[in-house]
Amino acid sequence: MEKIELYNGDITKLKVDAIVNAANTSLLGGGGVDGAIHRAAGPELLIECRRLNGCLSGQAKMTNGYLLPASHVIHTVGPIWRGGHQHEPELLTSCYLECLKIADKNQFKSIAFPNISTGVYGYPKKEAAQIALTTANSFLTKHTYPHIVLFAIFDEENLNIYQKLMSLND
Ligand code: AR6
Repeated sequence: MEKIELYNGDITKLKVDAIVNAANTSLLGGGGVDGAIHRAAGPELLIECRRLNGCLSGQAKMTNGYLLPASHVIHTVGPIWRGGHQHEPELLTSCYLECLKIADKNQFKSIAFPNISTGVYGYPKKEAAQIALTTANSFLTKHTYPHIVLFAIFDEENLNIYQKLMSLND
């Protein structure tokens, strides 16, 4: 996993080609990482998001980064955890994959992901981390772009989980 790195902190501080937003289907902002990204990017982000007509769960749409150090924001909508039998794993995998496909298509060298769905959407953190790492790792082995995938970790539980999973895969 030499092209995957952990960053412990606020994703809005990262100067990368794209940061990923864990949005909702309206794409009109919310709490958590979504709120932090909209606050840091400034009001122009919402103006662009209004033109996107929302986004389905498991899909992704890109905007500019405006006042963020990151050039772009890729908005994706994670699944709400409903017990695991409502296609949650497939939808979460699709979120990571669709964002990586956008990065590849635009020849982005760097992309940073938050821990999609593991906040208010309630996805179990370990299962979500396994999906994030497996999907990124497999994509990186098959594509030139992105060169590096950062996982921006905001809470200690996720940090411990990612560190453990990554050391197992070394
Ligand atoms: N930088 C990095 N990670 C963060 C930050 C930050 N600044 N702030 C929070 N996190 P959540 P979800 C982590 O709830 O579960 C919104 O209202 C947080 O610790 O933001 O996908 C949307 O509008 C957690 O690990 O997203 C949707 O309605 C992770 O980001 C809904 O929440 C995701 O938590 C989406 O829920």
